[in-house]
Amino acid sequence: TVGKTITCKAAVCWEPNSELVVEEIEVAPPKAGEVRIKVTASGVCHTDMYTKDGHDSEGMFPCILGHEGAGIVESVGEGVTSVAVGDYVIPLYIPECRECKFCKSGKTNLCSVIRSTQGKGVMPDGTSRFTCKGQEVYHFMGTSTFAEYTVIAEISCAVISKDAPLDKVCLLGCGITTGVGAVLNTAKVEEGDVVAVFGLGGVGVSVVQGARLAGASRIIGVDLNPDKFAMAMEFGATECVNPAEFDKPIQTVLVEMTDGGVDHSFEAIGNVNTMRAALECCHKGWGTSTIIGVAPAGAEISTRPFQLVTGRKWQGSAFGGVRGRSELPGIVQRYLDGDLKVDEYVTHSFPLADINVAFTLMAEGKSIRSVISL
Ligand code: NAD
Ligand code: AHE
Ligand code: ZN
Repeated sequence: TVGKTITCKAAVCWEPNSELVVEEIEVAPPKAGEVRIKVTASGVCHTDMYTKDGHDSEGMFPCILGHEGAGIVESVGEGVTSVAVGDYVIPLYIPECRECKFCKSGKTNLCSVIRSTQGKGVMPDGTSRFTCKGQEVYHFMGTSTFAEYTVIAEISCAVISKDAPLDKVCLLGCGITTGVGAVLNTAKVEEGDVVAVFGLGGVGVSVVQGARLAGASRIIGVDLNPDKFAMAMEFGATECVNPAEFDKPIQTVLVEMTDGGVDHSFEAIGNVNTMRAALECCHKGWGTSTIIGVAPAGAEISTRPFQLVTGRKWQGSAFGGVRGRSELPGIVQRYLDGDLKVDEYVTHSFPLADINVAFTLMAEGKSIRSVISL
């Protein structure tokens, strides 16, 4: 059965540094190995804003942003067996093919099989399923959830419980899973560890939540915006510091506060200066810093190599090291069982028509997560 093209609404980003425009678009049916989804909700992550603002070296325009969504399968392409019409799914910007070198290694969640076309804004066959006003529109991160209907690869679908409220669990498609997973999977924080978290947005407070789940003894939040401290404390931070209130570097402050440095630090900002501070606040001999933030195109990190020679470790984490198809359903269940906070992140909700307000609130530091309903 050959599906029909669907005409629907989507927020199109026509060029970098412009507001999104809600347009009527055409969404072609899914080809072999693809799935078309009725997106019902999508969070707005800092990475969407970063790409909109022209900082992503892989940014392609015009495109449909959005990578923190949830929806219901509308139709499937030829050969699709692991998802069916009506399934509840969370689109994955890191797919899980279970067959590539990366998947088979058991060492990483960074599935590689469709990564190159995904980075070019197209489906694995090299073409887009979206058009608007007769023009081809690019996909984003293999998800494009700021559209009422999107087409994604079958291997990019995490099938989740139909008990899950999609307007909440969409946030497990990026921010929450990323922060919690960075702590539990990548850094493997242990009970009693002292943790510092740079940046207390949606990802940073998720690091805080992960550190609390891991049993950290101290969780020190770091942010220039003190309005973020109350939420961080609710998620489990034991103290918060504002670098602007000190006349010495924040790494020095943290080393003094913690008898020589933290066991684990996390950077959830995307700024190479705070990445350096996060490394340098780690304890000599064993402290480990995990980079989560995404830095602008061309940016580079630096520190004195002596920092590493003397036993600090520097590493990074994408989507919290989570293998989406295998692990996300269980994370959704953990939320449904009351073991993981999700509802608390939703500070604002908007219809698609008001999506630019969500970006403004994020830029002004006034939201943790806005959820767009479609
Ligand atoms: P956000 O905008 O909600 O939060 C960022 C926080 O950083 C804000 O509270 C802001 O006040 C604070 N901040 C900014 N500059 C600062 C500075 N110099 N010092 C201290 N605090 C500062 O963003 P988010 O959605 O939480 O995302 C955070 C970062 O994580 C972004 O770079 C995003 O692109 C990245 N990210 C990475 C992954 C991944 O898989 N690696 C996943 C999601 C997001
Ligand atoms: N396209 C950027 C890199 C962007 C990036 O690092 N993305 C993260 C997810 S951010 C989600 O909010 C990621 O998963 N990276 C692994 C990957 O394969 O993209 C650039 O620098 O070109
Ligand atoms: Zn994200």
